[in-house]
Amino acid sequence: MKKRLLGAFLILLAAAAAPAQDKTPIVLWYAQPAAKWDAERLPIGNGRMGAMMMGGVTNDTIQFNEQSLWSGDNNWDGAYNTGDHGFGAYRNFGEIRLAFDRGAGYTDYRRSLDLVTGMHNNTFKSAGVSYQREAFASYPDQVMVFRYTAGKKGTLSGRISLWSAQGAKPEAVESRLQLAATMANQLKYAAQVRVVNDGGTVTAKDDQLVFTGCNTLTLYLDARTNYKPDYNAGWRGADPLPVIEKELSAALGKSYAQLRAAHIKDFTRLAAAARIDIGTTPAALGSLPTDTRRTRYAAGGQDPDLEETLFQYGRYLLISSSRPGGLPANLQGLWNNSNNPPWASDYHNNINIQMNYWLAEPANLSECNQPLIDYIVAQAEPCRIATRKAFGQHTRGWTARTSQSIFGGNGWEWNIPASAWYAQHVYEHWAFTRDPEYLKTTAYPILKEICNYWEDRLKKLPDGTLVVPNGWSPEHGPREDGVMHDQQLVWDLFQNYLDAAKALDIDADYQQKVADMQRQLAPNKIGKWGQLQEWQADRDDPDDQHRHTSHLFAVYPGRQINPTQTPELAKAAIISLRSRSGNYGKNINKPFTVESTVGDSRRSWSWPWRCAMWARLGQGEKAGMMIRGLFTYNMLPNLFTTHPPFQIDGNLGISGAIPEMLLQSHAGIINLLPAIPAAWKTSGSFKGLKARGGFTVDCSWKNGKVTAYRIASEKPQPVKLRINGSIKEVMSASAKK
Ligand code: FUC
Repeated sequence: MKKRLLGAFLILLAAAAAPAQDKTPIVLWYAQPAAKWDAERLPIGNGRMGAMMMGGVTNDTIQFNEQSLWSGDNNWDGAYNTGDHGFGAYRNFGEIRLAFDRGAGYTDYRRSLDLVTGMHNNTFKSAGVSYQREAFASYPDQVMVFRYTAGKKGTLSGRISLWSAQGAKPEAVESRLQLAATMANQLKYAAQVRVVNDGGTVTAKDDQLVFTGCNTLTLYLDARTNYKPDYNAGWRGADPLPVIEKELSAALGKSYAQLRAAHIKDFTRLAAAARIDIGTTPAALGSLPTDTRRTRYAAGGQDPDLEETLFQYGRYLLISSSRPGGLPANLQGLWNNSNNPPWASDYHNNINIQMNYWLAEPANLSECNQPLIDYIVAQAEPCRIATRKAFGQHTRGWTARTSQSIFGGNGWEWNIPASAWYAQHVYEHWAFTRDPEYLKTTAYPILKEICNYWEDRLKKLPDGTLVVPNGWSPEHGPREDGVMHDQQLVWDLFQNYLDAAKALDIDADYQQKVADMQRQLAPNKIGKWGQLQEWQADRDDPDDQHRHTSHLFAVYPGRQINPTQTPELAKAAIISLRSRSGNYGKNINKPFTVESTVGDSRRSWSWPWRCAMWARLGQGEKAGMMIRGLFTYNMLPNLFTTHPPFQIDGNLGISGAIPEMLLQSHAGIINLLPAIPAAWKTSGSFKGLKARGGFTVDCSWKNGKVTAYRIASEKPQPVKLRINGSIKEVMSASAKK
């Protein structure tokens, strides 16, 4: 996507003008209706509600969700029962079903998703008439809107029904469809569709709406529950139906054009805030449908615009599934058509929920990070209680089991460093934004409380070092002391605490205490084949291709190991990472390729994690291979990533990993182009990526060398910069608000 981004940036920082947002469309498109829900439908969402669009010609089904429609209660015993009670599960809300009176034949078919405007479009011809459809999920107006337009007057006839996946009986009144009921866990839910027609008639018949001879039909959907993210309120708040009535009436008080414009403005503000350009796809390839392009790319072809699209898709999906005031993106983001989804479509905290948010700060979607932080705050109290029940009445602080629900539920194994990992996200929001009020009132108290937990829990060995007792390298090792994943997470927590306390200039004594504990933590170890050890004992198997790379947390997303400050450990991390990708042990003399990563290492989320790690280790070529691996082995035609099954972590994760190839800021210096593969080097640019310290960075390059850049912050300030192999100090430009 060359021409648009090669701006006239000047190397001279302060003089460079703020570049305008790039609103050029980035589109996924397909030449046939979607058959499979997970693999072919296209998602829209406003953070709270989502829909999977099918684009059916005769029968069109809009499957929809609301993020708080969960079964279950708080399961203090930790049992992972995903039925009506106990831990519960995220559930399917239902479907709007449209049956059109027309034949099944069609020509000129296209359905598409614009990742910049958040609009779903669908066009085709049937019996000589052109049909157009538009759909969007509005955050400003809190409704989803679906518009069906016929090119010839009076040609829309058929029936609309509403279906509840929870068994509620829908009713049709005038031009509305409605359902309302209560789940077994006493969660109330409701949905309403209002239909507005231009031309023809819409009438209620039994539990359906019959439309006859219409030119245009517009459906407005709102769905809600009475969930409230508050343990003390029993997780229940206002009745959903009156809120729905109010929101739909307000939306219908505006014109369709107004609603559409407000949505596009809101969505585009976020979507266009960051762009990357890493090459240009030939026009003939670029004009093909997205599924064909993915297949060609997976067969070894080059398609830089498709890689850029994948980056933007992760941003699109976070904007669509994680908005202020709501819950965070779960294992499937927001989109789920089952009452028994894999792993309850819950919040898994040993990689998945964290990976969902890796992109939020560096890819310039800081406000989409808010739901994760609010979730951590809301779940802390039930986690405190669960932690005390399990670890003793006088335990300070809290942690969580591996699976979490929206009702304070904790399922499956204790993941003892879970809260330390959450604390990293709480800290990073400050590190990127430098919002002092947030640091003081939200981040610091959380960091300190989790430090208290570890202060009480760490175990002193006879040699004076401190270890995390009874840990578990996620889903891999046995339970034992000093598992490196745990050691690294606690180191990270302590470092984040210390940086936060220093910035606030408070708690000097406690800072000393935490610094002492950090120094005493049993350190990382290099084992007998040069690997970074996963456990205290040197027993790693060089042919082990387990999907988790938990002992490399310190490389990414941690910051304890990097090639400049800890070169020996970084070398060991490279060996461990090669080994996990089938390129050590018996394959040590074979080349590292996309194909060499095999078996359990081919997962939705394993590629993005490794992509980010290779980037942190300065190995752009291998980072690029991880993108190709994700496209090749773990991606569906709609570009959803699949574990299998479909899991959103790979989509959101890769959009957090790609910025690490272009810009790093974790080691006290802004590093431009730290790890780009040869294929990206010829020329390219990025704009709107974020660096820690409150910086927005734009950059362009030729032949792998930076030719221009702009680093902006609210107020000009000195920045340490690594650029084209040298280090310098420059002043940032003042960002125009
Ligand atoms: C973690 C991973 C699995 C899967 C599950 C949802 O437990 O180990 O691979 O992604 O989460």
